[in-house]
Amino acid sequence: MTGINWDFDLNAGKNVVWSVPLGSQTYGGPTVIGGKILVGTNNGGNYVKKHEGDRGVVLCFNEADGKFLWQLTRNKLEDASNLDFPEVGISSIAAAEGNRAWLVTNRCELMCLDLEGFYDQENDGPVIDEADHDQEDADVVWSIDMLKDLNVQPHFLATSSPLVHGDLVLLCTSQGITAGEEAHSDPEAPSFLAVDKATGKVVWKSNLPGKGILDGQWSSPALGLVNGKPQVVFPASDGWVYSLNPDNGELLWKCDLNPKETVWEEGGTGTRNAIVATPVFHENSVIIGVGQNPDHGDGEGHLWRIDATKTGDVSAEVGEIGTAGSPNPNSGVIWHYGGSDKDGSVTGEQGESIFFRTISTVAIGDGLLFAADHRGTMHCLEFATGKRLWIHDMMCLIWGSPLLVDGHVLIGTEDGKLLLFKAGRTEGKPVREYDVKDYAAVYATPVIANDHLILVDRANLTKIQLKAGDK
Ligand SMILES: [Ca+2]
Ligand SMILES: [Ca+2]
Ligand SMILES: [Ca+2]
Repeated sequence: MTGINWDFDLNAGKNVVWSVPLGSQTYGGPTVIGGKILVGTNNGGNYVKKHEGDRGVVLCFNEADGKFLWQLTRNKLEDASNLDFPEVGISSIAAAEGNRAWLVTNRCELMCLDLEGFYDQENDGPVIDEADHDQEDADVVWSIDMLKDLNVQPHFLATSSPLVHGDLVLLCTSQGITAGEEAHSDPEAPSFLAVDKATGKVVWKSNLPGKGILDGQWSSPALGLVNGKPQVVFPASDGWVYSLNPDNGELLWKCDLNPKETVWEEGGTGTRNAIVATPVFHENSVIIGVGQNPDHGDGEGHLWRIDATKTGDVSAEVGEIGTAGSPNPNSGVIWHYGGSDKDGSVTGEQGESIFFRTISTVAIGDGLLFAADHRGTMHCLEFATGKRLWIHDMMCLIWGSPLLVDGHVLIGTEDGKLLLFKAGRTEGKPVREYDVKDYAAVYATPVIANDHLILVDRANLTKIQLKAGDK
């Protein structure tokens, strides 16, 4: 989209087409499809009166006017503090195609929903015995209980956002270490899954990384074409990314995103990290950084650009984890950005940290790459080389990801702002700053759809006009 008019005001309502409440905690972004918008949230919006109390919820609205259409409602799991954290709702971002949507619920179910709900006067199945089947309810087409059927143990919350590839739905299962009860994690339970999108039948599954899981598993896969062939890259809780053939699960390559000398410690004090971010494919390479549960606080992080055309272990180093590694002759690492600035050439100070843990996805365009670390620094790098061009301290935690559009980068902050940067090699400061209504935290990434900005903050869904004369 080009020719954007960035002049909007979320408090005065200037160029706001509509804004509707969500639940009280909303982490997942919106899915815009076929004139509808889906958002995962909690039950704080009180749209369906028969459901009171803490629930996982997906709300479906009409894109044109924000009218509420239907709601998926899921009870909390019994062991909520470990498996289904109180009040966090559903944070999976739905994949959608035609009149179907696929998402992961707070109960670690992979569900296929009918976007028409019960408005088509039809209960689509095989699932036709849903307890909630009024017009205001979601029409479940099929459902897999990954917890019961596949023995998956989510840690705090099942979160993965699925993607669609041909006839398959691909996702991370959220298999993790259960808080305080590590023995309950079954190393044979799958971390990666491919399911027939029409029937819900499991086509292949992978238990990589098995016993290597360090913590929760909260990331999502990405699909890309590498020299014309599809690959799906799964970020895993052991801090490695695994690229698989999406059609059969065959391992193509894997890469350790932590230097070998790093060490994992529970609670976030260690130097080895898991992965929370979603990878990005660009020019036959994959770009992703490491991170941890945001509650673990700060720590040095690493961002990598990996050649996706190689096979086998393409990590920068080989050797035992926890000891100094040696260079890997099969390394696929095009560049690495992060860790400590040993000679001061990146930051100007010897020993300074270059990059911190991130849970954000990078944005790439016009030869530039934008990455936000969780502590709140925006990094602009040269995509080809990984060279730092500029950084800006946003002075606030960042959960979402930068949106690159029309020569600008937009990002939401935890203290309830949207910051707009110019996507240039030399611009290091926001050119505009927007206050979100009630300074509600922005955990999700803003989305452009049909020439409008669709913004999800902690408690609201807002449609913003970006072109003069449009409504
Ligand atoms: Ca239906
Ligand atoms: Ca139907
Ligand atoms: Ca149904």
